[in-house]
Order: sequence, then structure tokens, then C-alpha cells
Amino acid sequence: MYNMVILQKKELIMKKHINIDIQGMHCASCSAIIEMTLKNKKGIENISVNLLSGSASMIYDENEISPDEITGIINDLGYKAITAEEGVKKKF
Ligand SMILES: [Cu+2]
Repeated sequence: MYNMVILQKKELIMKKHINIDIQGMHCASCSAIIEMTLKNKKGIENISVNLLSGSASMIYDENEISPDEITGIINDLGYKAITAEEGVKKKF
């Protein structure tokens, strides 16, 4: 009983929401390619890529994938991904 509670808590902590700005998307197939590619990666859920705002929103599991890996996947597709944290760093 006690162990189960701890496991559930752990699971909540490991799943994080992230918003990523993506530069270089021109049309609906650009956003569809990014969405489909990330959807197939382990540890990524609830992904939605928004062409108009040039951003992606998703839940990721810290045990399976890191923000750096996610932006790397997007960059490998030929786009420029910037996480919110990097954006803040650049301003200073
Ligand atoms: Cu396109």
C-alpha cells in the first residue's frame, strides 16, 4: 500500500510539460512531420505542434527522454528548436 503511493508520486514527478519554439515551419506538412516523428518517440505524450504560433507543446518522461534530445530530434529534421529555458538564457 505504502509502496504504491510512492510509485505514483514518482511517476508524477518524472512527467513534465514542455513548450518548444520551432523556427522554419512553412506549411501544415512541416508541423505534421514534427508531430509524427515525436509522437513515435518513447517518453513523449500529448504532443501538439502549432504551425501558426511556431511552437510545440508536449508531456515528456524524464526517465525516457530529455529536452535536449527532443530539440535535437527537431533540429535533425531541419528546423530550429528553442526551449523556453534557452530563450531566457539568450536574453541575458
Ligand atoms: Cu512545410
